[in-house]
Amino acid sequence: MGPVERAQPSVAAADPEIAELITAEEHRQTDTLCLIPSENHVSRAVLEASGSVLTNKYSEGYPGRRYYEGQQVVDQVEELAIRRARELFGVEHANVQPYSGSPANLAVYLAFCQPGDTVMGMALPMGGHLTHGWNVSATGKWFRSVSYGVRRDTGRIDFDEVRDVARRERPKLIFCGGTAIPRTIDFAAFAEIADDVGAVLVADVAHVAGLIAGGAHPSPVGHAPVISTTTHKTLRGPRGAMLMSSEEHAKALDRAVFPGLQGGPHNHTTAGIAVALHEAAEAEFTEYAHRVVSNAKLLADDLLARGFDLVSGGTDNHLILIDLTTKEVGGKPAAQALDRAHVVVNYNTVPYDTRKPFDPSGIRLGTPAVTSRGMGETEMRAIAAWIDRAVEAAKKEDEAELKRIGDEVVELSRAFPVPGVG
Ligand code: DSN
Repeated sequence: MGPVERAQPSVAAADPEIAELITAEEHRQTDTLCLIPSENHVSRAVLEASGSVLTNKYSEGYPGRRYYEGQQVVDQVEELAIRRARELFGVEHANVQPYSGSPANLAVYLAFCQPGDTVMGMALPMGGHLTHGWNVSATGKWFRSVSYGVRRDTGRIDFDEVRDVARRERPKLIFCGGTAIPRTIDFAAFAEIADDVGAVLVADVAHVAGLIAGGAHPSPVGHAPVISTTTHKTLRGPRGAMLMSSEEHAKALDRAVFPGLQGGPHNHTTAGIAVALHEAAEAEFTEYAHRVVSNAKLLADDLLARGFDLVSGGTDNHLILIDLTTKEVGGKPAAQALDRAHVVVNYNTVPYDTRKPFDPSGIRLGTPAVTSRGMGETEMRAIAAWIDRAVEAAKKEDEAELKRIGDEVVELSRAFPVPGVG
């Protein structure tokens, strides 16, 4: 027996109010289908690492170069996470300290730009991210941002537009990737344009990082010298982020993260990221990543057959964006009705949306979380039918039908335990 004894009260004994809320959230997750494409269910191992005593330690700096003593263990944790990230994604450099995706992207600006410089990204309503220069974000206020979108007729990125805007505006950074892109990101096409105008290409792969790790989406490595990602979406780690790059940009990015933007790294999160990266290197994860995509395609096909209008006509990845205009119901009432029916999605703008962002025309859904619960073809068909019925019920304000759907969803959901719960 070592010096450690666990006699301290658990959260249930120490703080029953919070314990009850955690239990309530476990029940909510068990009894609902999470179709939010940026969410997932982490393993018990990731949960344990993220909830460990590593949370107690301050570690400003990087392994071997810290501003606090007592880093004998934390240095090893961070080095392991870095090594696993480098091996999994095949990159020269990885920084595992960004607190989340937005701080990671801010660090990229700090590393490469001065305030007022021109930057370029996909417009938020077209599927981009706030931090790719959108006007309400610091990145759109402190930099001169220009944007590109998707074609109205195809719902896909218009590379002629990307090239024209880049040549005209000469941005320092070009971001590719986003939050509502149902199609494969053509990193090579972006790289050609970035090279042409002397911009640094930043691939924000937050949504598809797990698919890349599992070989179900092309990798940006070799095309984008800077890669930004969160760790909690398809990658199925704790809430956090990483920056990866060629050796050339390593120092600038590291300095931007610390001391440029952040203080002490969240070491418990770093440990959770390390565990997730370890899991993502297993053959089982490769299968998972491919299944996420095949499930999304099955769901998309079934929704199309039911008359839903999918942006870009379908999906290549984990994500489906539905334009509900033809169904004559807004995205928000539809998402809220689906939630009452225990199917959790988020309302979302669609390209060229005529409605407001807080009351848009679309809903966004995806398959990472339900696939983590082991669901497959049968369940995707059932989910498509429930979405169809719930959207119709939302239009008719038919609460009884939503209740009936909810009961059916709960029955199915309980047959697929949430990883890490129970
Ligand atoms: N909030 C994330 C998403 O849902 O896609 C992006 O930051």
